[in-house]
Amino acid sequence: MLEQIKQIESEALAAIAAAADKESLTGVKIAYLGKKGGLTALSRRMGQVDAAERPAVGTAVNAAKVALEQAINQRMAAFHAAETEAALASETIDISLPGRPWPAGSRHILTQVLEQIEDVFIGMGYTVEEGPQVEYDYYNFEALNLPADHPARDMQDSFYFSDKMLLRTHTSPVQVRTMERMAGRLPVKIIAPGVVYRRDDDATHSPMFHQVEGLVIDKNVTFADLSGTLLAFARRMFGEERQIRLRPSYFPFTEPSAEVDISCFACGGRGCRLCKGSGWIEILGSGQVHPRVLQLSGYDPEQCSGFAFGMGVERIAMLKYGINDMRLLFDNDLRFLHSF
Ligand code: 2U9
Repeated sequence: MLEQIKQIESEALAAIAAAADKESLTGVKIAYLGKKGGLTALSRRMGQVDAAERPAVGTAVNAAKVALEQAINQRMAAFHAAETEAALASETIDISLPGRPWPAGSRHILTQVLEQIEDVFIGMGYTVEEGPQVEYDYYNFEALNLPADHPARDMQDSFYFSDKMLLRTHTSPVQVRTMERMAGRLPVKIIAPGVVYRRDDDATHSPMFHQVEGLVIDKNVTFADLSGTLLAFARRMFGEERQIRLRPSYFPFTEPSAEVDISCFACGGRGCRLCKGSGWIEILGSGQVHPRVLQLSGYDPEQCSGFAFGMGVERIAMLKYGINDMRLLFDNDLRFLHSF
């Protein structure tokens, strides 16, 4: 029996050494160590061995199994290694090829301009306030001294949900809400950026657009404060050489009111196509807060005064970046968006 074991073992070792590839090696493994394999068959015949010889035969069968398993594993590892090496040798990687570009996004030009405006006022000590886009008629019109017959209050000009609720037509209700919350405390020094809605739609008007409004209330706030603040803003936004010009205007919530023009940044004020020959470009509206507006939200016009201003972000962006159609800002055409 021991002789037989030795013989099978050396036969198997020779077959393992002779196996040309993984498949034939697997074949050899099955032939000797499988359920019906040579060595397995031998160990099944243990019953026929003399009881005295059994331990020695058992040990020999096990030793042969271990030896064959080791030899097979070694050979299999060698085949694996050879396969990997062959794959690596045949694969050529050109490390000089440029990488695949990762398309980098950027913030929308409107967002960039909105943040530029915010930064200018934050730098002057303003805080940023936000409020709801669906607003009460009271905060959007009533508290701002907009009379019942004002055109903005017409169904034709604003988006209503009901008698009492609409999409805000300006960010002014944010200032009104802030005044209520501040309950007469001074100073109030805020900007209110955000989206607003009006029934308008052409190359220079969109039914949805963005505004930044500002409000300052304190003791002895004058028109000179308004003018100096807006001059500083104009210079930070459109170049330090800018001058501003205030033209009388009318808003129900400010008295007196003024439109603010900047000296044309394209021609320096001499007159060109951009400023239509005038040398000036309108950028925002402003005024001293109307005493009734202060009073309605809990501020005593005898004790304090204020100024306010408002600008359209789309208009500022279009001027600053030479965009001639507002719809480009909302079309999501990547060729346009990528140019900023
Ligand atoms: C309160 C008091 C006063 C905000 C103001 C303007 C002038 C203005 C327009 C600019 C272009 C709107 O986007 S636009 O069409 N705005 O001219 N806005 S003063 O005055 C306020 C706001 C809130 C409590």
